[in-house]
Amino acid sequence: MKILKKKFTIYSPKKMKNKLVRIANDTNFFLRKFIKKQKRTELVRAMKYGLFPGGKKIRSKILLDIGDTFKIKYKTLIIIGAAVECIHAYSLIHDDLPCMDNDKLRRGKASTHIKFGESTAVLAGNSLLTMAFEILTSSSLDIKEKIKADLVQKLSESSGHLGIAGGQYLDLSFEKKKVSKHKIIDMEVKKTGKLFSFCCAVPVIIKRKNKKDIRIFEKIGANIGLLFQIADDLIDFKGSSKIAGKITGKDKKKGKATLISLLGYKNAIKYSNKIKSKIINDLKKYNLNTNNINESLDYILTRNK
Ligand code: GRG
Repeated sequence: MKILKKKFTIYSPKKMKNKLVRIANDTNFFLRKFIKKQKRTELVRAMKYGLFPGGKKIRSKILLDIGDTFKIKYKTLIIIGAAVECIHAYSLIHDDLPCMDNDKLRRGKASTHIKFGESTAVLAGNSLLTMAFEILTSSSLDIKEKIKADLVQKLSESSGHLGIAGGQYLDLSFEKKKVSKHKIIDMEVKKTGKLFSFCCAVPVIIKRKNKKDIRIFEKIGANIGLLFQIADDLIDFKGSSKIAGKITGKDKKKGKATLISLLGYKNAIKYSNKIKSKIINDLKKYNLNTNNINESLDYILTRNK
């Protein structure tokens, strides 16, 4: 009898770390060159402080995972990822402000407003937001103008009141309130999921697929974001501030509405495993190779920072 051998790859944290380091180096190289070409201003120091060396670059990794299966050039994906990282850095600078989550530590160093003052941090954040769109519309990005316009439209939508800013508003307004699972998921999908949705939709937009396909990939991204946020909340619940590079144990003190506060630690882990299977199954329906995305999801679920 012929025994069928199932081919599956075992997650290697070391391999994943090396891939993230390469992505970070290439992204930061592009961003440094992009900023260098612009006229210097006083604000640039604070922008660079929030941007470099930067964090894990997991959003860019997801963009590359999906982009690779659609055979899109590495350089194109790195540049679009750089725009995403600008929006992400902006959201973290503003998230740490006294009027938001009031955090003094970020990425293992003093938050931007602690180092440069509040007004400079606000303006550095705003400048990183607009720089993301300068990057997407720049000549460095070798794609058709119409596609650039579609990407700008999608990224604006993901960042504004329907996306990150809207999610942050809900996060703050839910503090110390009893909130339903449905509302917590809606808040987390907006606050964290929308940027992942953008990353998953980019390759589909570039390949000019129809609106239905774009929506399906946005949904896959929303689930990746949800998974990422649950893992982030688990780190806040149990993780070490030293390893995470930010103060942990804050959600409970602030009365944040999270899936852990609602479902409990163990059920939140069970729920995240269910989401992971859904993401993989949804991608398999498209006959896509899921090895790289699987590795990213394992990283998201097992990370401690
Ligand atoms: C960005 C449009 C816009 C608005 C600002 C402040 C704010 C409104 C939104 C905050 C959104 C936010 C901070 C969501 C949390 C997402 C999250 C879990 C961030 C941590 O991401 P990591 O772990 O960070 O990938 P690193 O440091 O690794 O890059």
